[in-house]
Amino acid sequence: MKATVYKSTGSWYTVKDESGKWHNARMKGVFKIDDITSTNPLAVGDFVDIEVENELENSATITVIHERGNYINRQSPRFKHQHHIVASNLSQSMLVATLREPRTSQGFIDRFLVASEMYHVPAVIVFNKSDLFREKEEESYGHFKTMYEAAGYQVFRTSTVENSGIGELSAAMKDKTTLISGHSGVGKSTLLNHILPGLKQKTRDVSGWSGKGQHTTTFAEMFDLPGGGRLIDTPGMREFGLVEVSKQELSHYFPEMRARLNDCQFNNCQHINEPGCAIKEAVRNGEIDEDRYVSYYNILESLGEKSY
Ligand SMILES: Nc1nc2c(ncn2[C@@H]2O[C@H](COP(=O)(O)OP(=O)(O)O)[C@@H](O)[C@H]2O)c(=O)[nH]1
Ligand SMILES: [Mg+2]
Ligand SMILES: [Zn+2]
Repeated sequence: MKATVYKSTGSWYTVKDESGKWHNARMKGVFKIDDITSTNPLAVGDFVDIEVENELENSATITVIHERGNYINRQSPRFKHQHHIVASNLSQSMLVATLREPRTSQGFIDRFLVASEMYHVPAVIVFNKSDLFREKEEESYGHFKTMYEAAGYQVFRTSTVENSGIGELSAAMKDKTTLISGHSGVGKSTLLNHILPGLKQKTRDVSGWSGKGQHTTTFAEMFDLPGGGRLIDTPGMREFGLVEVSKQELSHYFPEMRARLNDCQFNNCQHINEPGCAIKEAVRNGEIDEDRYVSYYNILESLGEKSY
């Protein structure tokens, strides 16, 4: 029987079969998937085959894990070489950002977008707390919207206080599997409560926003959307781990750069000060936003000498 993993709590998994019935399932035997070392062999979103063990207890055994369309993983905070697969088979990743209380930096947004590109997961950006926008925030929102849409990303603005933009956001999630992430305090849980009435997630006061340094090991969990589709919440996850990327490859993960790479004079161009660089030319004539180029440059620098 086919089933989908909705939640992992260590060695037991909550799965839903094709007929809509829930089971507590576990794996037996050794599974090797995708040739990666993982601290959890199964991830939320995985498609599996199960055999019912005990009808009364709703327990089942997972016998087959189907190949993943895509997946997002994260480096284990404790063991650098171990990866933790957070979620799989995603239609899109959604970054919830805010322009104030707290302010999400553009650098953080761009790293998220690069990671999404690497994982082959289309990304959308939501600017929440639009009720707090004053002139300054309206201006930067306008800039971000133009810049990210030009790069090919969908941009939304929402306010859970004014209950605005949530219909548009729900429409963009219909019949898709969406992974939601973003800094603590940006309003993810509050948004989830609006999108999934009855879920009653814990929302926290911004005063309790301490983000950094907290490594609460919380598991991802998937929910069915009332209008069709699924949403994956990843409490405690600040950002995706950037998978290994070489300096050479980085510009492939900026869609507006990717489209122009063939026009650079040198095919190993890193778009810094090489002659005949089509990327620099596009920045000069305004076809690529300078702020995106700055992010590219900063990430490139952070990759250091090491090329994987
Ligand atoms: N002004 C304003 N505050 C919001 C909005 N959405 C959420 N908040 C508040 O932001 C704080 C953090 O929200 P929460 O949902 O816990 O954020 P999370 O950490 O991303 O899950 C809470 O005090 C919410 O009431 C919004 O649209 N506007
Ligand atoms: Mg939350
Ligand atoms: Zn170039």
